[in-house]
Amino acid sequence: MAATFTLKLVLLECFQAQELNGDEIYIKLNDRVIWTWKTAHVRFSHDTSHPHTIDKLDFVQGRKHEASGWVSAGIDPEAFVFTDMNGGALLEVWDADSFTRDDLIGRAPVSASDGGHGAISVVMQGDGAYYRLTYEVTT
Ligand SMILES: [Ca+2]
Repeated sequence: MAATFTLKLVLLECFQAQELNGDEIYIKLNDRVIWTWKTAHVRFSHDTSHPHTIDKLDFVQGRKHEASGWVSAGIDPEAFVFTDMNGGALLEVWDADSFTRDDLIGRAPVSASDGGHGAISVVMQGDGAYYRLTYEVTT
């Protein structure tokens, strides 16, 4: 029997946005969208001087980091804890584009063997974007 595991999203950080006015980020787990800029009404950028722009999303505390500092992100941290996962899981960070194909910024394969290592940070670089996704796996 394959070991089950729990995946907990911790943090998404932007160090370099792909677009000048911020990236329209969405996160997928196993091809399912689990967070999207569309409902959060924010874009990701390293430069948070633009309105509605954040450079960090803290899933554990349910907060986002904007120019004025940390504020509530209006998310339920429990919604980013995925229990009873098995086999291999795939986390993906995408940037939505209106007129061209969406860009895959990066992906992180997750499995039970990642358990017990504490927080795991994966650098995601694609199409000029530079992000870091942090998550934790427990078995
Ligand atoms: Ca975009």
